[in-house]
Amino acid sequence: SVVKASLKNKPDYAAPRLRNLSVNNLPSAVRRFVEKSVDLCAPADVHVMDGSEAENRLIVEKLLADGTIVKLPKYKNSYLTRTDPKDVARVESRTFISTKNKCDAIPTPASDKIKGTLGNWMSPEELERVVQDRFPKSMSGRTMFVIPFSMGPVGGPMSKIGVQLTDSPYVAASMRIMTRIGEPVLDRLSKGEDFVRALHSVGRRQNMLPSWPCDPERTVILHKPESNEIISYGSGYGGNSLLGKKCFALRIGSTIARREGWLAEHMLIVGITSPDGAKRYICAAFPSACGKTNLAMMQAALPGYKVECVGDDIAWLKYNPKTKMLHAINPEAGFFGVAPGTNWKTNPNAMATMESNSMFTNVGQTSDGGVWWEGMEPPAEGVTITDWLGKPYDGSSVAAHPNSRFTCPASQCPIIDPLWEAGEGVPISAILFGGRRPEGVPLVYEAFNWEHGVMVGAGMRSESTAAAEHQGKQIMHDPFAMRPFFGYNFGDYLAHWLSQESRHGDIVLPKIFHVNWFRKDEQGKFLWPGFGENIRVLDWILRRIDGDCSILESTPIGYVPKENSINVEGLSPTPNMKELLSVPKKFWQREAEAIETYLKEQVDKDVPEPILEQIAKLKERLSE
Ligand code: GTP
Ligand code: SPV
Ligand code: MN
Repeated sequence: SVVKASLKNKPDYAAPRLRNLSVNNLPSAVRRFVEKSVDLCAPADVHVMDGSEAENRLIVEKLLADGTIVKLPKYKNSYLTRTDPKDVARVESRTFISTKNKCDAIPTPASDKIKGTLGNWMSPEELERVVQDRFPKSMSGRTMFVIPFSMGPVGGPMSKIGVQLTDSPYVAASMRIMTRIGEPVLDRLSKGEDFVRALHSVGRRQNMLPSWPCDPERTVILHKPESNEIISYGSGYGGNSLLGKKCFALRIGSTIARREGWLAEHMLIVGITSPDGAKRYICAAFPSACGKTNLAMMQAALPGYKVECVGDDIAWLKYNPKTKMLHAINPEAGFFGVAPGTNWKTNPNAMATMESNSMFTNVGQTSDGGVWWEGMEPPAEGVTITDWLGKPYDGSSVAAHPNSRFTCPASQCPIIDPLWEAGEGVPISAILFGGRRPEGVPLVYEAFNWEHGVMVGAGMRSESTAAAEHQGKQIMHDPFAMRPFFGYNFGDYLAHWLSQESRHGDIVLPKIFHVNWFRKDEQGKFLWPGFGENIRVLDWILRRIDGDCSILESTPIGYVPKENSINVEGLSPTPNMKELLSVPKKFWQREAEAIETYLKEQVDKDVPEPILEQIAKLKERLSE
């Protein structure tokens, strides 16, 4: 084609000053993917990323020249970006799974009157139309970056490779923080290793901000699990554009995991050493903006406890025949964390992680060259703030967008776990589910067994947050914190979870718990102090893992801590533990009804029988 011919004569973006990585030298499968996409998107230039420092400096220079980022002189090698105000979060309504058969991608609701809420499906033909409507010449005038990336340590037994093509230098720079990119991955690709194809363009529209091109009205995030492809158009923001994250590691990842017998989950991974020296790893699935990053990096408030971070958002879990346990890796290499609420008291480890080499998105900027957001320590005397829209901040509105984020390398976390890059992952002793529940849901309870625990995950609900486009603070169903991230039919997903018990006869499954840091009193104040004090709940959980039966009480919903078995020593004011641990019967009867109705309406015949049995048993216990 004309484009290809012109590319042949044109040096790659900055390539002569770097290494000799050209499209022509790419492994043939990668090259075919690039050439096909070049024909479609018609970029002015192609740059194959090697992941080097020198290359990163060039990308940063370009971003500065475009006005996409500004330097933050208060920190080393750190920058602030302000997005188009219409491009500030994931867009769930425009996220699709495309399969031949609809029922492979999403469950069929019980009647046509019920709108499905467990993902959106698109036919392969419609997908082709959508692509042809948006991608032709979408990159014209821009450089296409070719990003070879690995989810998980390069070459690790649980790791997977992807190649993302993008016309956004912001995305290229962010992918370098969030994943492992460049030459080591190219080496794997040249050995013929299979890869996920991920195409991304920020697109074009009338009156675009030159600093943040995007096409919010036509944004689509498409997944083809049958061919391991991701196609994303119109947004440069987070989960919409950093395709290794939600698109690959969760949506495509969950379909690969199902085929191969493992689990891809929206979970943090954390190691906890108790005062007696025993170390345990746990995973926790909370919906977006419900506390994963904070728990993963917690500064334990109880003396003698040490918490170390493996990952803050995504876990890939696989049975390990040596330990007979589920082992987890964090497929990411960086954190894309919620800024508001983060400060030196709530999450000092996150604050320390982002002191250098970080990208901040949609936060406030201080006149002394730093950042500021709601909940952060007040800036010094005389320092003024510019808000995320670039206007002077006077306190009448917010300085930072509620979904504003920091992007920083995980390796900079002061409490990063020594095994965080272990290829075979870390053994998992417990899985926590949780969410924002202002009412009725106790601080912690334990599932009776695996099947019951899977039902607890299926029944998860939480207040909606700014991480997606939902309005207001409605309590939404969010099974396994995965509602926006399932790559296949949720009914099949439940069956896959249940099968972990029988799949490996000798498996030692993690215990399952549900936690809620967000219960409120009548004045609307949180009953539990949260953050570093959550170690008090983890302490109870660890004692349960050790098999201490003297600290629990059986309730219809599961085992709840016996009175006084959670250590609240030194907490002032003393939290109302009676209220925090109460299991109000009326509330739970309604809750059980709501979960059953949701699953029957939304998943209908695809709900596995054991889950319905567990709900029936719960209702029975509640009626006694
Ligand atoms: P995603 O990155 O969107 O998946 O979010 P996340 O689950 O990692 O949530 P994160 O830890 O970033 O917390 C989101 C918000 O909840 C922040 O504003 C935190 O300050 C707040 N938060 C986290 N943990 C607690 C807690 O224990 N108690 C209270 N009250 N707030 C918390
Ligand atoms: C989430 O929303 O769960 C996130 C942020 O972790 S994003 O990467 O935008 O999905
Ligand atoms: Mn998340």
